[in-house]
Amino acid sequence: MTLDGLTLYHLPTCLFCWRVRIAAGRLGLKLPMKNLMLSPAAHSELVHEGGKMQVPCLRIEEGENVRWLYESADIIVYLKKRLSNG
Ligand SMILES: N[C@@H](CCC(=O)N[C@@H](CS)C(=O)NCC(=O)O)C(=O)O
Repeated sequence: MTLDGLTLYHLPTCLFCWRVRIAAGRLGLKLPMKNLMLSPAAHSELVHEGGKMQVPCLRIEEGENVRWLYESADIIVYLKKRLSNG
């Protein structure tokens, strides 16, 4: 399944990113992703809009607001909460 408004900024070599991707897979969730290795534009968005160069980071669009959630453990908690809220 998918959830609206989510994009995972990641690096394929990052174990913390894998942790999130594996958790999402176990939850049956397909997360749209941006690979910073392939996209300088995504890298720039993360640093300038998110505030720092750290992956994984989940970009969350909530209506007109956007927030950037760092930390793999916090991202996984957020995804579980979103799924349990329907
Ligand atoms: N505590 C963070 C650690 C994340 C982390 O260390 N990510 C590394 C990549 S594995 C990172 O973004 N480093 C900054 C850089 O590559 O410039 C988490 O669990 O998400």
